[in-house]
Amino acid sequence: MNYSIIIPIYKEEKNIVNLIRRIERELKNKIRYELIFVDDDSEDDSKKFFKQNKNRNTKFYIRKKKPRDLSKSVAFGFEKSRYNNLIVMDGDLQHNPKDILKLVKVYQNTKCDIVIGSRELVSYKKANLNPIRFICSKFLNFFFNIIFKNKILDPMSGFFIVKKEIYKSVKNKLLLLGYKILIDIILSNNKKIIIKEVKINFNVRDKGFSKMRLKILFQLFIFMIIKFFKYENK
Ligand SMILES: Nc1nc2c(ncn2[C@@H]2O[C@H](COP(=O)(O)OP(=O)(O)OP(=O)(O)O)[C@@H](O)[C@H]2O)c(=O)[nH]1
Ligand SMILES: [Mg+2]
Repeated sequence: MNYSIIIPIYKEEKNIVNLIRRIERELKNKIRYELIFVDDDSEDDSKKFFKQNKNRNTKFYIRKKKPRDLSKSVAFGFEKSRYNNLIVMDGDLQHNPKDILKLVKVYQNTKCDIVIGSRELVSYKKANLNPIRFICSKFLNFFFNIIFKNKILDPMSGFFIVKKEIYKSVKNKLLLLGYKILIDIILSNNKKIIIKEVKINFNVRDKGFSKMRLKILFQLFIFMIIKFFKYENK
């Protein structure tokens, strides 16, 4: 199986070199993959780096459309992908490149449609989140599972594999708003799909800065309510 790894980035100039190096180290000679970075026109030195490091396997796209948006950037990357299996991960090294193979193993062995890299949301320390983010994540997970009658440990994860076929079948129904394209895909789908979860390490951000704001969490809440009404009326 071949994989397109989509990495949305915004002002991540301090992390990309390391991320590419570490992914290469983990995946070389193990799976065939391409890297697709989708940058939302960052006002830093990322572009300079892209010019020097572009190659057949590592592509950089600059999305000029405003306003910037994480989900739209991921969908943009999906559209550019060459392979039938899509991996999405963050560009700030909070997702450990070592875990890619963990997800791939489950994806290949169980022939499921989606594998989610799930953070252990047991305590805020274990999850490497600050207490407020931890409580918000727990609340959103709870809310998601109650209203959509699901049992997903970490539907808010930004680290997952999805079959391109699934994306294609729902792409016209996606809201593509804000941070969580994974729940957008899951909720836009009306066939039965198999979802597996794998525990992952979630590191604290070392370089660069977070783009997560309370506004985004609120947007996510509204997003779920919109999806709920669409879902109920399906
Ligand atoms: N293309 C694009 N990428 C984004 C945007 N916002 C965030 N990102 C990227 O998406 C990934 C996750 O964003 P973060 O800001 O790290 O969000 P987070 O991991 O939930 O928050 P922290 O734990 O505080 O880092 C990173 O690779 C960001 O660079 C955006 O508007 N457009
Ligand atoms: Mg982050």
